[in-house]
Amino acid sequence: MHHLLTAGAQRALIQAERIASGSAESEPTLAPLLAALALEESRAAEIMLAHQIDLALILREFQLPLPQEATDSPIETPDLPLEMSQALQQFPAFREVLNHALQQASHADIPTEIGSEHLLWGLLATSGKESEWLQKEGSLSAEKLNDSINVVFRQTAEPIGVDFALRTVPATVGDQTNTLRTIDAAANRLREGLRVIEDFLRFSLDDAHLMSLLKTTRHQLTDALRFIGTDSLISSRDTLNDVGTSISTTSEFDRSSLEHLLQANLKRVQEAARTLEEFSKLISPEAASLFKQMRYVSYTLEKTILTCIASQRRLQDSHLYLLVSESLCHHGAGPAIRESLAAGVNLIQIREKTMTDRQLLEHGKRVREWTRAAGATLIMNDRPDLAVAIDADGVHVGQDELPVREVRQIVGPGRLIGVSTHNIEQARQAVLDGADYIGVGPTFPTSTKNFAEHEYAGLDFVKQVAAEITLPWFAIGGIQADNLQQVLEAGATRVAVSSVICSHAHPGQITRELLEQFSN
Ligand code: 3NM
Repeated sequence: MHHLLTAGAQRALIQAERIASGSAESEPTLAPLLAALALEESRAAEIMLAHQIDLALILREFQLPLPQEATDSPIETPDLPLEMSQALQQFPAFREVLNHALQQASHADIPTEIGSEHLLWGLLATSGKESEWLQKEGSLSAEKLNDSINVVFRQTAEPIGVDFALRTVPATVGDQTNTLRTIDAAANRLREGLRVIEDFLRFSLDDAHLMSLLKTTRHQLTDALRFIGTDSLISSRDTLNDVGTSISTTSEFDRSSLEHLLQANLKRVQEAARTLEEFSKLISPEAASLFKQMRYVSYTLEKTILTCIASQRRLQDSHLYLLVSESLCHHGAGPAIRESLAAGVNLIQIREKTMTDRQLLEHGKRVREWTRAAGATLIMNDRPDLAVAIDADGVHVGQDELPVREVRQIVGPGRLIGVSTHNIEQARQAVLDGADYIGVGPTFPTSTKNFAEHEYAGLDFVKQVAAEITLPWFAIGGIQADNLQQVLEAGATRVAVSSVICSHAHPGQITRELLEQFSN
């Protein structure tokens, strides 16, 4: 098997040789190598520092001088095969360390680079005063180091059944390092993107439900990276030489609005997830499949967050939503609609269960004219086809009607889709399905719609939704002038009503009374 020393390991050996030749010791020892490993900004030095061992401590313990040239002459590191390293020819003690290091680095049967961390491992595995001291001073031992090095190699040693062509190990060591660097950089991009989105959700949208989705995604990232091996990612990182860090496009500073910023970061997350998915196929299929899931979650997040922002804007002045059924109205649906519009309602739903399609179409067209003239939003209950036919602004569906995805196919991207929900799981699902607003009820007993006794969701459901959902939502069911305050106190800012207005002798008057309660 052909082995190469990493540049860091080569430099350490050359430094070791320099330190050894300046030392007074007649017997060559491993102390110069230990000092050299601490001198270089290498993985070995990092590990030692984590165990409170630094260069000064080593020099003092082993009474080593630090030759001037060790710090100021540059070191050339040609890609020498291991066997040709000069230090090895001259210092048999180092060779022993290297033999141990080789054992460790070739844990799996693949070509491997010998890095500074392997040299440190070799040193720990070679008995002598240096390894004893490391054990005593920093509780460092070869066994301990096993856990933090070569993670990737051990991961890939197990054959895993997969359904795509898998090249478990990149062809060369350089490939392997580059793959890990790519994964590391993409993981950082993904993490940063998620952080920006999370901050937006926390400070701008204040949406606990979407925050929890994001948190799950962040944990998934950690899990996926564990399959790759977190340590090996850090050890392959090379930020200074990473061309990407010095490139900044002008668009990076062109965030004209919060939404652009959000969208840019969502795209960043998706792109990073795709890179992670593709590159980790070379290392871990488990990680690849987690990254794929994350990519899909980020699409859902994007759609959901943007829908939420757009809907909040579209419904920002709609706090009282009137559902009109001809059968409930004293003087017919026409007067109820026109009077309530005149009194200030700006969101109307046509909710007719018994009209023929032809009647509904004609009725719908008339209501469209009245609402358009009043500048109000019109929603058609249950029927996406008729919503399109009368050019309504949206359609409302219940849990047993067509799902949002199918409704969207019919009504197109511009119309609102409302969904009735009766418990918090349904509410969360409707948000993720792409609803533009949701109904939350029934809040109080009602005779307008049939519910079984156990289906009364009550004010507790209103409170649950208030605590975590920022997609526009309307509390609904049995709401009257004398219980509206309770609903508002439970956290609702919008309500939908039917009989309280439709069945009132003076729809305009009761509408004003209800609207007044919102401004208190
Ligand atoms: N949906 P009223 S409650 C149509 O909980 C409807 O989803 C509900 O009428 C739900 O204001 C309801 O007359 C009836 O009680 C609303």
